[in-house]
Amino acid sequence: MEKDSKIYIAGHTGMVGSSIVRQLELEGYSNLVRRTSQELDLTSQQAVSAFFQEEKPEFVFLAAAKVGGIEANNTYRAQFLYENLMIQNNVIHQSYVHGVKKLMFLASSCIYPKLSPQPIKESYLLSGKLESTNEPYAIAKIAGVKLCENYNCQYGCNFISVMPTNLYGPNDNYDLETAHVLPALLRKFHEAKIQFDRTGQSEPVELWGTGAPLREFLHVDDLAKACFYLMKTYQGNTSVNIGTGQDISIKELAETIRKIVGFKGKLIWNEDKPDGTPRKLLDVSLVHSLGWKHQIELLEGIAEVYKNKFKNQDA
Ligand code: GFB
Repeated sequence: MEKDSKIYIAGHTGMVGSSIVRQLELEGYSNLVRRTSQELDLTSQQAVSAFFQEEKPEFVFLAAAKVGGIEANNTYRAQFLYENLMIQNNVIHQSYVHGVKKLMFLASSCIYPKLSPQPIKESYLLSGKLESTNEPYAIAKIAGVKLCENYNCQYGCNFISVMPTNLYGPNDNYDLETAHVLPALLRKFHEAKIQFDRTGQSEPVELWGTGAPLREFLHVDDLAKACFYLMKTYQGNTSVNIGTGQDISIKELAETIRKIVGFKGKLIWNEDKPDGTPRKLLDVSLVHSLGWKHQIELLEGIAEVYKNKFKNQDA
C-alpha cells in the first residue's frame, strides 16, 4: 500500500471506519475514497457494482456493518443478519470482480462459540454453539470471514480478516437502547451525576444483567493502528484476533466508570436483561508475534473518552 494508493474505507462515518481514516491520514495517505450511506447503499448489489466500476479502489477496509450492543442484536435479529450479509457480499464480491489488490474485513470476537475455552484462539472458530443474543450478527460475520478465505483459495485474492474484541472510543453510539455497555454506562452515570449534583439525589443507575460477565475492551484507535499495520504486513487465511489480552467483569467496569464520572448514588442490576456470553477474552499471541500490541490502557482510554464526550457539558 503506497502513500498515493486509492483506498476505499467502507463505513468511514462509524467508530471503526473513522478511526481508520484518521490513522491513514496521520500516516500520509491522502487518496481515500469515502461514501456515506446516503450516497451509496451498500446493501444494493447494483449500486455497489456501479461504485466499484467508477472508483476502482486498489485497497479496501470493510468496516461498514450494522452493529450494536446486546439488546440491539437481540431485537433487530433479521436486520443484523440480512444487512450485514448483503453489505459484505457486495463489497467482497465487487472487490474480487474489480481486482482490488488487498481487502481487510472487520469481523468480531462474538463470532466465536459461546463457551469457548479462554483465552480464545483463532482456531476455535466454528468449534461450538454461538451465543443466542448475537447469533444472527455472528452468522453474518462468519460468512464474511469465509468469503475472504474462499475467494483467496478459489480466485487467488488477497483478502484478510481481523477479529476485534469489544471496542470503545470517539464516534461511539450513546443511544441507550442500542449502545454497547461502555458508552451506555458513561452516559447513564453522567446523567445521574448531573441530577445528583443539582438536587443532592438521583434515581439509582440501572445496569443490565448480573454484572458477572467478563469482557475485554480495546480503544478503537489501537484497533485502527493494528488494521493499518496488518494491511501493510500480513497476508494469510487465518483471521487475526485483536485485543488487549486482559478482561474485567461488567461489575468492575461499572465501578471504574462510576469513579471516573464521580457519581455517588446507587446502582441496581436488572436481571431481566440478558448477560450474553459469560466470557470473551481473546488470545492475542498471534498479533503480538506479528509485531502489534495495544498502547492505550483501559483506565486512561475511558477517562479520555469521558472527557471528550461529556465533561463540562450537560448530557
Ligand atoms: O456491550 P454489550 O451490549 O454486548 O454488553 P456483548 C456487555 C455486557 O454488559 C452484557 C451488560 O452482560 C450486558 O448485560 N450491561 C450492563 C449492559 N449494563 C448495560 C447497559 O446499560 N447496556 C449494555 N449494552 N449492556 C456484543 C454483541 O455483545 O458485543 C455484538 O451483541 C458485538 O454482536 C459486541 O459483537 C462486540 O459484549 O454482550
